[in-house]
Amino acid sequence: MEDYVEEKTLRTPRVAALVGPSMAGKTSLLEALLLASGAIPKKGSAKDHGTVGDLATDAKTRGVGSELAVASVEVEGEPWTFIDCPGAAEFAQEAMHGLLVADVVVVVVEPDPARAVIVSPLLALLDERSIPHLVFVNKVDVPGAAVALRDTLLALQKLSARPLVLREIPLRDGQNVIGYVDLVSESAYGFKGHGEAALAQLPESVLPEEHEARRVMLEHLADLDDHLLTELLEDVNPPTEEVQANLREDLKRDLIVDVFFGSAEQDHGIRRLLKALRDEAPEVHETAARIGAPAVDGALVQSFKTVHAAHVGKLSFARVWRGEVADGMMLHDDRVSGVYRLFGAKQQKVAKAVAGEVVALGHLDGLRTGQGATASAVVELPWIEALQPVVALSLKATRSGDDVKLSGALARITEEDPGLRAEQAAEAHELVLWAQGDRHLRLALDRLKARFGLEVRTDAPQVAYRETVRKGASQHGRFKHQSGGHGAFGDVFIDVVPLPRGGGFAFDETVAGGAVPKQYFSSVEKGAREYFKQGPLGFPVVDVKVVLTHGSYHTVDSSDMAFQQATRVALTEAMPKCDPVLLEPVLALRLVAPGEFTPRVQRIVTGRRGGQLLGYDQHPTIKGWDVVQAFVPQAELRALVTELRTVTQGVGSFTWTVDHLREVDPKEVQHVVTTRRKALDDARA
Ligand SMILES: Nc1nc2c(ncn2[C@@H]2O[C@H](COP(=O)(O)OP(=O)(O)OP(=O)(O)O)[C@@H](O)[C@H]2O)c(=O)[nH]1
Ligand SMILES: [Mg+2]
Repeated sequence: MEDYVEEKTLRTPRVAALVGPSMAGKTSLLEALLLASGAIPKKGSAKDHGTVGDLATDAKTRGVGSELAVASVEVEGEPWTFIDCPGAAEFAQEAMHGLLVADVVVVVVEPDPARAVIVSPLLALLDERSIPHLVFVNKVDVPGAAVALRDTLLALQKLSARPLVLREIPLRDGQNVIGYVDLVSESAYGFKGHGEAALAQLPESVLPEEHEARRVMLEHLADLDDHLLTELLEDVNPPTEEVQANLREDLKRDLIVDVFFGSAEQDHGIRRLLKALRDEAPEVHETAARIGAPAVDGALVQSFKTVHAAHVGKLSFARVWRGEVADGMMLHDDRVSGVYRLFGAKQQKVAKAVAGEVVALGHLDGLRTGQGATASAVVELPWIEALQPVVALSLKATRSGDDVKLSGALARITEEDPGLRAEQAAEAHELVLWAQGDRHLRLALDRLKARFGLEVRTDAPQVAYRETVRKGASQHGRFKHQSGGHGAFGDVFIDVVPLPRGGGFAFDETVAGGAVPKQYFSSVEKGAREYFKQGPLGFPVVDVKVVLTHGSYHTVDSSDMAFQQATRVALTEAMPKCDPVLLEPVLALRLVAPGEFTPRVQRIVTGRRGGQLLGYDQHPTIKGWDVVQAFVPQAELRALVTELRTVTQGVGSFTWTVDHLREVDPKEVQHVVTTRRKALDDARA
């Protein structure tokens, strides 16, 4: 990297996403950044959610950030957009969307080594995608922060695939942090009230530590650059421009993770962070190249959030990757109807936006969150799969007649929030809303009420029970009916045969000598399939075979319908004799959480009816985390995620698949069957 003298070109608009655990102080940091850049005259209260970030979302009613907040500002004449991402696990989907469109990600953490491990999934994602990121250790105003800061960095280094490169060291007063020494400029600054840090004398006593820290920083850079390495070997102190160029290049390629610290609340270290962002964050064309955005002639935008606003209609929050987007132009099939610059809850209409900017675009009805668009086409760009929802409620509009409105409203809120999913469960005729946690569900219900005036009744969604038989039986069934002109006649002998689990339904016949004409075999099969939709316990019957062995017919009166009916008669008689049993779906769970919580995670499984541990192992990509594999009956899923979050400091999560059907414990059967009978009776009434 010898050509390190950078060309001074006009900066393109850049985007920094603030991400990290809930309560780390991302929204507070945004507020501090806005204050430092002069975008706001004074700060709103983080505690009362009066900040720009929280006022843009419904965080103020929820206590934690639940949505992305976007603020575009000028920092020393350079256009910047900050995206404040929610930290709670339930809202991780939104947070990921924010970082996917950023040039640089600021990982905000607290000076608490015990909590470092909770950012491991985030670090893994950033490295997997090679997204340039740095760490900002916030809250160093708390007493004892100096020690906690050091230990936090040691803990973080164990989790990061990339080397953490300390960019400043703390000036201490005892255990407290009172300023910093910048390792590039080698200048010391003392924190002063809420104002700008003041240049201070670098204390003699700190010099050895400073030299050592700077040496480590330079060695990290030299590992990635031969020119710098040669200089270090020859004891040449590299010029500041060269160090800067290396820092910039290594950040851009996600080869190092720079570390800064400060206090969002006290406005400490904020200007240093801003300067690093300005000096080192990649430009939009570099990020566009990183994500593989195609080269196009005109505009290329990518939507990362969709909202349906009260008066404006659909708004797509989008990053302009290439070209310019102007109000009124076509993006694929949609005319851009309104271009808005965003500042928290405020939207300012503008005529156009250039490459690098983040704006809200009106009425792009054909554009989904995550998709890109050019003047002529919708373009698929790198995005991230929706997280699998883990809790569900069945919903019913309280007012009759609101059902259609409810489906429409659900379509909207699920479009806005890809962490939600609504589905019409065909079997139970219920509308089911899936979410990432209880708080997330409540938020969705609040939205239905506040925005659509919909009151809903909620219930536990129905479990897809099945039934089968333990033993077989042979049965004769006859259907005979004489009404007026020509009658109906069907007559069958059938065997019911249990099949192994997973065998589904099978039909066979061993009819000899044409006792039942061939054309009625399918009638018997159809009749059996129809009957098995609801067996003697009230649920669909599976893992059973029906064999037609014999029967008789009538040349005039026999019909498809009559043989179906005869089969039903036979099965209605036969099934209770076959020792029917209830089956319940069992889910295979993959629970992930920091390793220290694994015993508690296992207890959540073993503490549930039918819970079965299959094993656990280190997580393949998330350092310090484990994966616990388990079977849990679907009926026991209900509070699982809440319990999991409770025992994992809010960060545990799981994915699931329906794995197999298992016989329900006889103690439970009565309850399930009675509930089902009542539901069926109610439905008939
Ligand atoms: N002591 C101290 N407290 C801080 C600092 N920054 C934020 N806080 C406090 O930490 C709490 C959480 O701050 P937020 O900024 O809302 O945290 P967040 O990261 O946005 O949280 P989520 O949006 O839920 O992910 C608030 O009570 C803040 O007052 C800081 O620098 N020092
Ligand atoms: Mg927040």
